[in-house]
Amino acid sequence: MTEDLILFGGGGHCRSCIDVIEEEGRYRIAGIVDVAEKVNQSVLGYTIIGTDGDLDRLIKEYRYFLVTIGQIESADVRIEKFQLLNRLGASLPVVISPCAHVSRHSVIGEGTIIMHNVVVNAGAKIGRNCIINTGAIIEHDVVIGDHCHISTAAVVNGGTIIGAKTFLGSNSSTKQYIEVGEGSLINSGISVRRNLPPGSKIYQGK
Ligand code: JB2
Repeated sequence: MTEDLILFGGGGHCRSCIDVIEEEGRYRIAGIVDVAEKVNQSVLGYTIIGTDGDLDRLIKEYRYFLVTIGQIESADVRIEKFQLLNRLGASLPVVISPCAHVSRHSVIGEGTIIMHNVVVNAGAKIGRNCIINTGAIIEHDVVIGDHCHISTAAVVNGGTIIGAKTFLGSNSSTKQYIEVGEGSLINSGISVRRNLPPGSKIYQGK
């Protein structure tokens, strides 16, 4: 059965999410919620039907919602929207691209999207409201906290623990069995080879 789904945020990340949702085929995108100036605009053929202020009405009509605003510098906006939807009793589905391999021995939290060409290996645990972006590899027994963005082609090697609200940039990698503290920001292309305390910010050359 196809269920109606409302998307929260109609920008660049939303466009990637739409492709995954369409290919998965479990949800019919019933509309997008964005800012007032964009109401009635179309994103890949789906209409922006309202703003966050319309949520009280939309929640009576629809059950499934997904946060489709991206996250780079900070997870705050995604967390705020996720918590708002949770408070109102919305269901936040797990969305998985049919072009991803997700081990049957892994666990994925609500509101998390697994994009095209991702591998999630056995024993991995991924939290809620995460973006596991195109081509990322989440190896065996990795633990990823809530509200993380593992960006395109990032590699999280076996047994690594990634704290909540962390951003791992494109093509970055982590050595096996290390810990990256909560709220860290790892820039693209960085190879992380040691434990990092919470709030670490690692840019190129550091
Ligand atoms: O409070 C809000 C709000 N604030 C901004 N509520 C809702 N419902 N929507 C909001 N928005 C909308 O989110 C903006 O009007 C805009 O349509 C969208 C953000 O789009 P943008 O393209 O600026 O960023 P993004 O987060 O979708 O994508 C970025 O991050 C991704 C991870 C881009 O850098 C992408 O390239 C990247 N892949």
